[in-house]
Amino acid sequence: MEALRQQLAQLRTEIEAFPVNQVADAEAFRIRFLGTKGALKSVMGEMKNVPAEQRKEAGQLLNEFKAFAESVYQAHLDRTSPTTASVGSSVDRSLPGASQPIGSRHPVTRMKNEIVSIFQKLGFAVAEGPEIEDDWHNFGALNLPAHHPARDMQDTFYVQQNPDWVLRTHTSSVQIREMEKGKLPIRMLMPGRVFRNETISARSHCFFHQVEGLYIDEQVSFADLKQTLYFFVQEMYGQDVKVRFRPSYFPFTEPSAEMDITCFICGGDGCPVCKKSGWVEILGCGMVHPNVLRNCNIDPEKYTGFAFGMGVERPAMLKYGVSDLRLFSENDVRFLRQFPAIT
Ligand code: 2NL
Repeated sequence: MEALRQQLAQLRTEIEAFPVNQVADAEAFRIRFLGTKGALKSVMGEMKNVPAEQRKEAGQLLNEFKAFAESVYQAHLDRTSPTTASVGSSVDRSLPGASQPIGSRHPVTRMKNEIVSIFQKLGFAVAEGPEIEDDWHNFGALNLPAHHPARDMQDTFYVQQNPDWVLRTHTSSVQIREMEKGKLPIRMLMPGRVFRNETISARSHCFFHQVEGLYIDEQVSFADLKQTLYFFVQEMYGQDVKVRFRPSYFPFTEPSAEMDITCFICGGDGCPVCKKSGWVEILGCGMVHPNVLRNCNIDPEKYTGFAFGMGVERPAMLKYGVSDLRLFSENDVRFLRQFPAIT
């Protein structure tokens, strides 16, 4: 019994002195003291030399010692395992961090933002609305009568679940919603995605982007329209650009016009972009039709307004040298990466 006590005391000293600095040392500790051929097993082998009347006491002693050795082993394991190890021992802080790739702004968004920011200088606010519209907001309120060709299935995507729903064919529907709110004056810009049932090619797509504008107040005139749009193109294409207005027709404006600017590619000398004419068409516009105002409970005797609409993709193609409209929606990273990263 005394021999057993001495053996255990010696083993305790050994256990306490055993160096454990990493998880492999903890395993060596387990093998040395707790393993099937370990020190504790051989001490237990001594039991047979203990007189029978002392066996119970010896057994208790050995059990207590085993619990002690196991708790030391567990503490070593906790301290050295990679999952619970202190940060200093498992993380190399001198390594460079994982890089976060920086994305780039989509060219359509860049062009849209550029257009919007020019009109914001003139006090235009931005409004957005739903891409699925009802017939009234997309057509009816805009003075497009029931059998107008623009409503044709061939031009418009109808939503199967509800014959009254369409994918909006212009963002004018957002302007109708703004006018219906009844808060005047209105000076707003409606950028957004619109849909037309067209065959997809390099030059046309079934969805694209538009920016429309609307200004309604007392005594808004066609002169205001011209000067506003003239300011826009000078900011966008430079102070030397010239403009011309050609009479046109839209059901929602009267009178209506299309605006051309001197070709910003050749400066008016003639090139493929302006088809040798020296002029490029950039937007449609006009004075808001009295019927449209009436449809939105605005008194056309008191209020007048102008509106305009322009595409975003075409100026983006010309500015960034993109030859195929489809590139804008394919989201091929080799295309998108050519535009500068967001800083
Ligand atoms: C174009 C022509 C245009 C409008 C859009 C508009 C909206 C309301 C009332 C009256 Cl709510 N007009 N929008 C007016 C004239 C032309 O767009 O070529 N867009 C790409």
